[in-house]
Amino acid sequence: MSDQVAATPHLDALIIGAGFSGMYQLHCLRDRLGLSARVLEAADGVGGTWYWNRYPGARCDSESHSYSYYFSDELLEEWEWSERYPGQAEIMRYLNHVADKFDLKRDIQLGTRVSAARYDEAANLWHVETESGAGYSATYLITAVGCLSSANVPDIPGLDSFAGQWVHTGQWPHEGVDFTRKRVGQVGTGSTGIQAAPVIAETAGHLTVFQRTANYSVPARNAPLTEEFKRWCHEEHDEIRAVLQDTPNGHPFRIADRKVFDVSASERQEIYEKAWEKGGLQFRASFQDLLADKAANDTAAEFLKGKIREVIKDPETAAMLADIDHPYAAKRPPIDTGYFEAFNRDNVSLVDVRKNPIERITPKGIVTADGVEHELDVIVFATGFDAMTGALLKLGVTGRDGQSLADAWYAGPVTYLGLQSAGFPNMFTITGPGSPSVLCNMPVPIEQHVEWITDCIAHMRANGIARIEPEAEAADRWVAHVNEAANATLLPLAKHSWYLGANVPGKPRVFMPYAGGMKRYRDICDDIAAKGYEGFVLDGAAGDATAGDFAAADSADSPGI
Ligand code: NA7
Repeated sequence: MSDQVAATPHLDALIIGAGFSGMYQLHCLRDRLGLSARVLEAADGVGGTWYWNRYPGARCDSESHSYSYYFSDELLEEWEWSERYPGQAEIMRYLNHVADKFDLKRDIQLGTRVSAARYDEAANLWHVETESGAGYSATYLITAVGCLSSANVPDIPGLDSFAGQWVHTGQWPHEGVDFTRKRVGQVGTGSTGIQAAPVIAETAGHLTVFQRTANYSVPARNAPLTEEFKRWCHEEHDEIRAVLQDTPNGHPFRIADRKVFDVSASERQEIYEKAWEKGGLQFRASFQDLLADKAANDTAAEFLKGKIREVIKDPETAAMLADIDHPYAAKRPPIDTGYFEAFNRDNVSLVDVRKNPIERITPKGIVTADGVEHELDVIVFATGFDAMTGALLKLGVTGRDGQSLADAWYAGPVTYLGLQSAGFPNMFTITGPGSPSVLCNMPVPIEQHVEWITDCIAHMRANGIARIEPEAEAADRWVAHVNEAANATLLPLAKHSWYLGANVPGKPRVFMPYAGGMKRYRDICDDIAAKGYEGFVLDGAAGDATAGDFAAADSADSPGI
């Protein structure tokens, strides 16, 4: 940390990241609590993950009327989405509209990447330094860096020697990539790869998809919104908000009450067919036990594998695409527009890199273990992210007694409610590991976290409380509860899931998001605040060390899936 810090501006709150979460946090702290607050953002614009993910076909899988802030009726009334799912460009227009409407940009410093954040115990302040050497101090540090913002480019030998162009979907060039008549290799078949492949195939000379883990996908059935639906959204936003806040995943649909084996095989087939026709993430809401009972899940898995075999004309390709090794929705379930159909095109082929791994990259292309050199002009890495912890650890955070966040989390992230870590006073994280975050329609947990943090800071200021952090025991109990919640579902059965950190070599295998459901989580957070921030240490005074019988705070929710 340079000497510059001492002479630099002091703020009540410093927020890192200007996506959905950082923007709303700024609004709450500055405009509701009247604090001095500033956002530092690495990108040259607001938008967070949507600023970077400009790849072909980039679109949100949440339905647009739910992928919105719900804190402002005025905003809900004036904004109109055009399609069932919002595309990247439309989301960027929306977030810029919000930033302008609430006059946020004057306190958002763009092009500013944080390189270090150090807690100074004597002064009870956070000192933050940026890559350009500028420094700030702040009483509260709020990390709003997103769960999926640290791109995972696989360490494949020879990548530097590649003579063509390579890109990662999460760092897509603003000027775009011209695939016309080019030989394109796409590595990765997660939600991103499944969106990108059919669009790339439209202009590429040839597209080779390198698949490590075959994936389920349900058609999105995207379409322009009708005037009637738009009117309904305006008229019923209170009702929509109530549903979003009442469902385990913050989506605008309810999970059916029925169980898979409560109905006959033919009824089940009909239910799946209807859900397939309707399209989207709602498919997993067809039955309440799809993520709890393996035999129940198998019925959905078989239905979806059957659809793949039906669509794909070449039996060998169909077999590779339907050879799925995990229960349906145990990994984040993609939705698509013409993904499987793309493999029926003459200019698209599939390589199974589970059986035949990528060995190296040469100037000409990708060499697989069978010795074949796949000649390419462009490589697209749709290989995901160092999710949930990657971007946080890159901030270079050091807490009390010089302990780094990386050391504190060496065996996996340890948080209380996903919001705070012991030893890092007054540092709050929005959608951190241990929160429901990525298992939900993101704006819902984001609004909840931001409002909880805002209320907590308001409580501190009203009561003269200078610092807050969790008791180590409360955080340990929360981690145990997060594991318990995951183990009550089929989610841990997906061994190659980024929920577990399994996609990044060397990363501790810990189930990171809270699978107990958003509604249950909200109730737990409210209960803890109502009990005087039970499980937190306020100004050095520990609360009730026995706090945190989280299972007892259970509601009638089904697991958050
Ligand atoms: P994901 O879901 O992590 O998918 C990444 C894909 O890339 C997945 O198929 C991976 O296979 C594959 N991958 C990763 N590394 C390699 C290497 N080294 N070789 C071959 N294949 C590899 O990321 P997305 O960007 O698609 O989606 C992330 C989230 O963004 C999504 O869930 C939504 O919430 C939005 P694997 O499955 O690890 O075997």
